[in-house]
Amino acid sequence: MKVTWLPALIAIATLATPALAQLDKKKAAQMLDSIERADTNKDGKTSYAEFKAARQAQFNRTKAKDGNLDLSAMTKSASERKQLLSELDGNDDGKISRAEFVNHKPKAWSRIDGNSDGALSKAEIKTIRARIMG
Ligand SMILES: [Ca+2]
Ligand SMILES: [Ca+2]
Repeated sequence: MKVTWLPALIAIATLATPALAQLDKKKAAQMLDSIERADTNKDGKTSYAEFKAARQAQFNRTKAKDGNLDLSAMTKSASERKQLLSELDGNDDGKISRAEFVNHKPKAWSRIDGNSDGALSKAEIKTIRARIMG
């Protein structure tokens, strides 16, 4: 199965940087889609708990035989793998474990969360989407 979700994670992480103009819009949009889809109780917003549950499921689908995230299956780009590691590899062992993947909160989360209630509403996602798509 082709995983397009994780590169999108990289894109969203870069939302916090001034390089917004260089952002891969398609990947960022995919990430926002995946956040919206993670609203499993359909209350119109994705809580961090819902997001973590979605990541748990994602990890289960993509992990390598050694129990860590299969980075080579995620992206062919060495620079993207490097970005992923710098974003997610908390203990710097060159691997992304289940705990590191599931418990990591994207840097952009608080940026998207306009009213700081800890959840990302459809409206908040829409605002960010508009900013990205410019
Ligand atoms: Ca929800
Ligand atoms: Ca919010």
